[in-house]
Amino acid sequence: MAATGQSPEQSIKRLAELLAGARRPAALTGAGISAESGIPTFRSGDSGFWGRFSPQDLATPQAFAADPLLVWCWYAWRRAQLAEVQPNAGHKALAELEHRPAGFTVITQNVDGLHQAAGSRNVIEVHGSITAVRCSADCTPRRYRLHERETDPTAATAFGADREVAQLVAERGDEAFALIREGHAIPSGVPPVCPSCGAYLRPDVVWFGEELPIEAINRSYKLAERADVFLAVGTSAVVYPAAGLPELAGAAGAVVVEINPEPTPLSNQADLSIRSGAGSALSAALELLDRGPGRA
Ligand code: BJW
Ligand code: ZN
Repeated sequence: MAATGQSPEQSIKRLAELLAGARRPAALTGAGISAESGIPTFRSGDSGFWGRFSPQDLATPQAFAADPLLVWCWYAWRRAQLAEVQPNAGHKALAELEHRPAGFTVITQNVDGLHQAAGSRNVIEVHGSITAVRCSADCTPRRYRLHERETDPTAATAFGADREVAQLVAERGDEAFALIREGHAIPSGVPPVCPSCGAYLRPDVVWFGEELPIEAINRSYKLAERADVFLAVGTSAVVYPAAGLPELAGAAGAVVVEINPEPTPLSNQADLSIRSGAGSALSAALELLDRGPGRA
């Protein structure tokens, strides 16, 4: 049950105490942790991605089959947005926790790579990575990393196209997607094709109705079952199976802490709900942790 009646200061002090005593801490993160870096979340009314665009049109295998160009361009635009942003205090605090004796693992639903950019090494990406692409016909397990553009000709094509799409969206706004859908303003070589079989390449992310990478989700289940303190940071906790991880951790004995300015379906089950942005809550808890026992 969620702790009630605690001030934000008391909640953060309690989080610092929990982290100080934790032996197997872990976190599930969602789009909210990257919001303070300037990346829109999915479900925040009109400003979230799903307030502006339909997930059925952009984040399902059926959408890619129906309009690969549109879906490719949407991801190209998001990759270009990402090139402009930096990890924030929340990502940095979780990366810092990895250096404590108990270590720390981040299970992230985010595809943006900002945990790794902040220095986290133990990161499990359960919904894939936006900078990786793969054959949409699954002819090979090979993944192409777009940042390898200098050495990989496929990635170089994709990178050039990303810039063209980003420029188009910067100039025409959401109207750019209408133009693309109608067959106008299509950057050349988009979507790029698989060098082995000629099918389109697709982003290596998990769309609705697709299985999560088996190794990543199995490792996440194990971590949740073994955790003694489990944080759920910046997630609406509605997309399964990832949303089931905090519940699993709690059922297996972990203290579950939610950090989110808004209530979610997890709030009633969490032991502690901190109604605050991830950056301020995590950095304040880390500061208390660094002061040591009794001085928090
Ligand atoms: C802040 C903040 C600040 C703001 N600080 N916080 C059980 C019941 C019902 C349905 C299902 C079920 N099990 C499975 C399903 C179906 C479906 C699903 O869950 N649907 C529900 C939506 C109803 N799940 C799937 O389809 C999954 N696959 C699957 O189950 O496969 C089974 C299968 C088996 C065998 C064969 C085949 C299949 C796949 C789900 C894939 C989700 N993909 C996306 C897109 C990824 C690529 C991309 O980025 O484009 O993943 S959708 C989107 O949602 C993205 C996210 O990772 C995911 C979760 O969103 P997240 O991170 O929680 O973000 P938001 O925006 O929802 O929330 C942000 C939160 O931050 C808010 O609460 C804010 O308040 C908060 N916040 N500022 C802290 N500063
Ligand atoms: Zn192929």
